[in-house]
Amino acid sequence: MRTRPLAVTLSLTLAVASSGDTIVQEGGLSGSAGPPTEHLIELDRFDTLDGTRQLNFVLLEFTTALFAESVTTGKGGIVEASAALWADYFLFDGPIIAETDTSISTTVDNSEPPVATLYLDTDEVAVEYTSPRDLAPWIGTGTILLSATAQLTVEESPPDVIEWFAGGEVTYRVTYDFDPVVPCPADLDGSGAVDSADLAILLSAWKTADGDLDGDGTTGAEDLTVLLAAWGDC
Ligand SMILES: [Ca+2]
Ligand SMILES: [Ca+2]
Repeated sequence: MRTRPLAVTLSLTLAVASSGDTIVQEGGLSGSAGPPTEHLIELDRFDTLDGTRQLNFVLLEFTTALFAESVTTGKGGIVEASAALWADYFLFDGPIIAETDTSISTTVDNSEPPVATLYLDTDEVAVEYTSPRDLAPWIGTGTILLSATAQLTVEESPPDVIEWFAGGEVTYRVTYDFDPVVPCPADLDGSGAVDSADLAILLSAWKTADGDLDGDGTTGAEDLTVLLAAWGDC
């Protein structure tokens, strides 16, 4: 009896689609036998720097699959083949946000036909962020660190009658949901309302550009008028 481990490494492809206030980023990782590795999925849809949209939630969906096949080169005996896949998902430098773990096994009578094929295709995970502001930096870009290890193990009796190969695939889909933001330039602290806090900011910025609301490059009485006219909730 002998055990042969096999790891699968994955490489990255990416596609992005946009529709209305929902942006979908899709991609896949696939590869053949090799050492376990880590990959980065970059979230590039946090483009709210213009202040026109508010990110409501982010939905991350992953599907992992493993294909493994062993072929005997001799006859006689029994072949036990099992395959397992582990994948961890990290966002930025944070803790694990999702894990997948699945396995399958089969027994082959090494007489006729001496082939074993395994498919892992049901390992799915979804993570929904309802407070996307926690995904700091939520304005800008971020990455998901994907660590995926696929392991094929073959036990053969008698030994030295096996040839094998394997491949793996992880597909992912990131959905960003936005709402338009009503412009509120007098809300200098971004609190969602124009109030005494914004007034204090404006007064402390007097004769500088920091409290300029009318675009003349400095802060003065005109800007105070604009602020007072916008007093209240945005
Ligand atoms: Ca405010
Ligand atoms: Ca001004």
